[in-house]
This record gives sequence, C-alpha cells and structure tokens, in this order.
Amino acid sequence: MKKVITYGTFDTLHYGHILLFKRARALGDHLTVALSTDAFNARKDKAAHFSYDERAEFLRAITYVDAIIPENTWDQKRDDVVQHGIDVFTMGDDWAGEFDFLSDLCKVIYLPRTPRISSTAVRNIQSAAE
Ligand code: C2G
Repeated sequence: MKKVITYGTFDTLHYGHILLFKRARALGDHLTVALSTDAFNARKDKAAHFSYDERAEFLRAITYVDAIIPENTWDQKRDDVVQHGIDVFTMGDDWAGEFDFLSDLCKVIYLPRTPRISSTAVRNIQSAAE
C-alpha cells in the first residue's frame, strides 16, 4: 500500500482543500492528514475559527481522507514519515521547497495551490452575509 501524508490547519474547509485531498489521495492508496492542533495553530500564529475536534469531524466526512493524526510541532514530520510508513509527502506549492529535507525518507511533491479561495476569504464571505 502506497501511503501519502499532508499537513495543515484546514479551517473553514473549502474546495481548495478538497482538491488538495483529492490529488494527494491519487498519489497513492492511503492518505493521512496531519491536522494542526489548536495549540500548534497558536504557535503558527494562525487563529482557526473551528476547533481541532470540529476540523477533524469535517475531515472524517471526506472520502479522500483515510487517517487523521494531530500535528503538534514543526519537527514531527520525519518521525511521522518513518512511524506511519509514508511513501509520499505532499503539500500545496505555497510550501514549495520547505520540506525537501524529507526527500531522503520519501517522495516530496508540491501540488499547485487552488487559486482565489482561502479560509480567510470564506470567512469574509460568511461575515458579509450575516
Ligand atoms: N491549499 C490549497 N489551495 C488553497 C488553500 C490551501 O491547495 N486555496 C493547501 C495549502 O497549500 C496547504 C493545505 O491546503 O498545503 C492546508 O492549508 P492550511 O490549512 O492553510 O495549512 P497551513 O497553515 O499551510 O499549514 O506543517 C505544515 C503546516 O501545518 C501547513
């Protein structure tokens, strides 16, 4: 089984995230999503609208996602790749080059980011509609 992993906050889930999961899953037979915890979001200085449990609930509803693990630190990726037997690490290309250090352990692929959509944009649409 070819295992793929990707990392992120995935707040205010939108089709950019869904397209990422779809393409990531197509790189293998199993996709693990390392979901940023609320504490790690604080370290990323990223204020998520939804809690870890709520964001994990969203991901569990997505057919492309096979497993969810918590992302607690920047430094856990190498251990994750080894412990979970990961063959492919993938992220959107706004991260291009940032994780090449994993290439001795697994394939590293950056996927084109979906244009014109972001969690911030979705939140702005929501607040404008209220
Ligand atoms: N993404 C995308 N298209 C968008 C928005 C996001 O492809 N329109 C991708 C990003 O490139 C990223 C993933 O969706 O690969 C998750 O994005 P975020 O939830 O913003 O996660 P981020 O803050 O980038 O956290 O250790 C890595 C970090 O946890 C990544």
